[in-house]
This record gives sequence, C-alpha cells and structure tokens, in this order.
Amino acid sequence: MRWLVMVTFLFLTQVATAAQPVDKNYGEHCASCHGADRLGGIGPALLPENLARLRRPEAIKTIANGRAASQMAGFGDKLGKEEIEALVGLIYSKLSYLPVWGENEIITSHIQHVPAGSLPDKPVFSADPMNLFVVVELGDHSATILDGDKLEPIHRFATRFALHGGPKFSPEGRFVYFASRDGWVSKFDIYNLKTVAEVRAGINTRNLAVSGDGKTVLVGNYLPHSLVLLDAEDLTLLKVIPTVGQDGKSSRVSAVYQAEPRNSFVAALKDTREVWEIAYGEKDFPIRRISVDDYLDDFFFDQSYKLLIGTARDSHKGQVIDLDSGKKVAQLDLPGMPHLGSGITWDYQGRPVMATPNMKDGVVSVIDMQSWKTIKEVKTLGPGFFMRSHENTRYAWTDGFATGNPASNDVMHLIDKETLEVAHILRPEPGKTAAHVEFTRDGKYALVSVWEMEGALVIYDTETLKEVKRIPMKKPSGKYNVYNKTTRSAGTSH
Ligand code: DHE
Repeated sequence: MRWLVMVTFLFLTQVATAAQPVDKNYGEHCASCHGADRLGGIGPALLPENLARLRRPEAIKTIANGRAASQMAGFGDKLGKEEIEALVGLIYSKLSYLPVWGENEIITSHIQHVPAGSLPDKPVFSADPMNLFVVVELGDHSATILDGDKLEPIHRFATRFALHGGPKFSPEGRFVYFASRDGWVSKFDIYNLKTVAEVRAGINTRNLAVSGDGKTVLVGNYLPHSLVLLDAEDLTLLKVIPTVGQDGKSSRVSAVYQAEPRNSFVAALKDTREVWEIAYGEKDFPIRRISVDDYLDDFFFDQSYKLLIGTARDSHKGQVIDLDSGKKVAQLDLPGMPHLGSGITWDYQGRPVMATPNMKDGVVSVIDMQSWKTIKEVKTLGPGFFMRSHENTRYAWTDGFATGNPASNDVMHLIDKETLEVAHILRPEPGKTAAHVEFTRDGKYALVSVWEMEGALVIYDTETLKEVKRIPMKKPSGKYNVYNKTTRSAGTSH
C-alpha cells in the first residue's frame, strides 16, 4: 500500500512538473514572435478577433506541427496535449482591456522599403499595365501579378499574413494597397514590382480605401475602434480618428470605401447607428455624421455614389440612404444574410438593377433600383460569397461556397442578366471549392479560383464557356483587374 502511495505521489509530481502554466508556456514559446501581449510581432496577432477564420482543431494542429511555408515551428515535441490545448484556450480568450494602437505605435511600425518617388515611372515589363491582375494567394500569403493578355504570371511576392478585402489601386493603376487582418497596410509599386512602404494601422483591421485623387488612404479597424488616415505617397500617418458615436459609444468600423464623385470616404460604424462621410480634399478631414435606422455591416453604392445601400447582417431589412440629404429613402426586403459588399449592378429592361449574393440562403436577390422592389430571388444550389459581371458578358457569375455546402461548394452559377435565370453551372474542379471570379479588361475571359492549398486559377472563355487555361496557385482568393477596378466597372464591387 505504502508502495502504491509513493508511486502515485511520484507520478503526480512528475505531471505537475511536466505541465507548465499556460502563461509560462506562452512567454517561453510564443511571445518572441507573437508579442508578449498577443498583439503580434513577426508572427500574427493571437487574439480571438484575428483568429476568427481559424478553427480550434486547426489551431491545435498548427501549434503541434507548425505551419508549412512559414516561420511557425511545431511544438509537439516540447509541449504536452493539455499544454497545447491550454495555449489554444488562451489565444481564443479576449483581452481584458481594449489594446492601445495609437499614433506612437503606428509611427513606430512604419517601414520605408524604398525611398518615395525614387523608382522609374515606366513598367519593367511589356504587358499592358491596365490589363494586369493582382491575385491574392491565401495559402502561403503571397500575391501574383498576372498579364491579362497572355494570361501568364509576371511576378509573385510575399504579402503580410492573412490579407483580407479587395486590394485598392491608385487612380492611374500603378500602385496597389493591401490590408491584412492584423492591420498591416502595404503599398506595392506594380511598375517596378516592389513593396515600397508598410505600416501597421491597427490590430484587427476591416479594410482600406484609397481616395479618388490618390493622395490619401483610409483604414477602418475593429481593434482598436478607430479610423486611420495615411499619406498615400509613403504611408506616413496623417490622423487617427477614434470612432465614437454621438451617443458616446465607442464602435468598431464595419467597412470603409471611397466615393470619388463626392470627394469623400464613407465609413459605416458597426456598434452605433451612424455612417460617416469624410471629405478627403478638405483640411483636417472634416466628418459628417449621418444617423441611420439600423447598424450597418455591409454596404455598397449605386453607380452615381448618391445612394448608399446597406444592411445589418442579422436583419432582413436593407436601407437605402440618400447621401446628399442624409435621409433613408427606401427599405429593402432581403432574406438570409445578404452580402452587399459583393453587390453589382446592371441594366435590366432599361432600368438599373442591383444583385447581391447571400451567405445564408441559396438565393441571389435582384432588386429594381428605382422602385427598390425585389424583382426576383434567383435560386442557386447554395449560399454564395462573391458575385461579378462585366459590361461585355451576358452573365453575372456567382459562387456557392459560403457555408461549405457540398452540393454547391464547387460550382459557379452563371445568371443570365436578361432572363434572370441560372443559365449555366460550371464546376471548375468537382468536389473542390470554387470561388470568386474576375474578368479581363475586355470581358473576354473569366478567372475563377479553385480555393484549395493546391488550387488553381481556372480561366474560361466567356463566350464559349470553355476552359482555356489552368494556372496552379496556393489557395487563390480574390483577383482584381486594374482596368475594371480603376474604371469602377458596374460588374464589380468598388
Ligand atoms: Fe470578406 C471583401 C467582410 C469573411 C474574403 N469582406 C470584404 C469586404 C468586407 C468583408 C466588408 C469589402 C472590403 C473591400 O473590398 O475593401 N468578410 C467580411 C465579413 O464580415 C466576413 C463575413 C467575416 C469576417 O471574418 O470578416 C468576411 N471574407 C471572409 C472570408 O471568410 C473570406 C472568404 C476569406 C478571407 O479572406 O478571410 C473573405 N472578403 C474576402 C475577399 C474580399 C472580401 C476576397 C474582396 C472581394 C472583392 O472582390 O473585392
């Protein structure tokens, strides 16, 4: 009996010394790359807001085995199963305070890779600079510049970890600005194929916008609650605006866009019922506050940028707001969870219509933009994320991968813009996720992502709908054609 007690005691002390407290493990193994405060360093921030796209079992695997094609080492030989689980528990727990990322932190993070204005003004390649694509590859956090005439990659480079949202071009299309979920903003010179400057504008960022005059960048953050204005030339800080509503409530920023015809940026706040319009051409960037009926998560504009069409993700009512009067002019009936950020417009029987995919229901809502009535709910095989069209193609292309539903995950629906019927269903690679489409400048080809680690860009002739080429890529996500984006094609979200 005494023998058994001794063995049990020895076993327990062994376990107690083997399993270190989670904070100690974090300090020893994680802090040097991810920051003592979990706000990120050379590795990404480890906060629930930043990890929303990573499932817990995946996080456990990453800590145990490391991450290929990154500096993240595996700790399976140093840490026990419980210790790894405790670390995962820690990184998915909220900080007990709102982290500070103010002027000092932003200014200190600034990196000037190449002196502003020092690079030649002529492209170092012969491809048409207006028919280039920027393709974001999430698989190994890189981006590819692709020649839209030859349909061939020109250059591939590393990006910051986990880019999100559409990269935004300078008005003449020479520079592209990326935002990462961790708040890094990078300016890339497409003509010289070089990253010229970077700055960390927040800890958890929604997206960025570039002003129509190309002089200013606006970044919208979830963490901290702020809008950050940067000089588009070198990404130096111009101003930090804490996002506090008239009700005194501090709020996350849902998204920011530029509205060139109005010389303004428009930002929606997520936790207070306000939309802000910021005049980018005026001294000190004055803010006009517009009160709205509901919180806005997701929005887009009509082609004139006079009307903002927005919705809260959990509400079935969209709102149409006249940006001149600041008044609501219509209400929309939208089922499920419409993704207005991916909304597009076209002319249907002589009047403008808008269409939005839906991240919860297998339906695309087509709405008359004069009466604001739903003309049709086009049934799709499953909920979708992205939608695009082009002036020179008769179809609006939309995916079906929003919920991972196997019946629709691998398809691209082609909705006839005249009959409002699904006319064709393409399966770029059966059983593999198909997502996001972008067109060449002339609309002749459509580029679809096979959204897998060993994925591809599948290129279709938009007339014959035949595959013309397949380019292997690492989980390609969004792709952006310089011409379509800088001319604000009606077929693409802006
Ligand atoms: Fe996105 C654009 C919000 C999840 C990939 N996404 C946008 C935009 C917003 C938004 C507001 C428009 C920004 C712009 O263009 O500047 N996205 C949201 C969400 O609220 C949501 C549902 C939850 C979240 O985690 O933020 C979400 N988004 C995702 C993903 O899970 C996707 C599929 C993979 C990823 O990258 O995390 C994803 N979102 C994208 C892409 C765009 C985008 C590729 C740009 C589309 C375009 O064609 O412009």
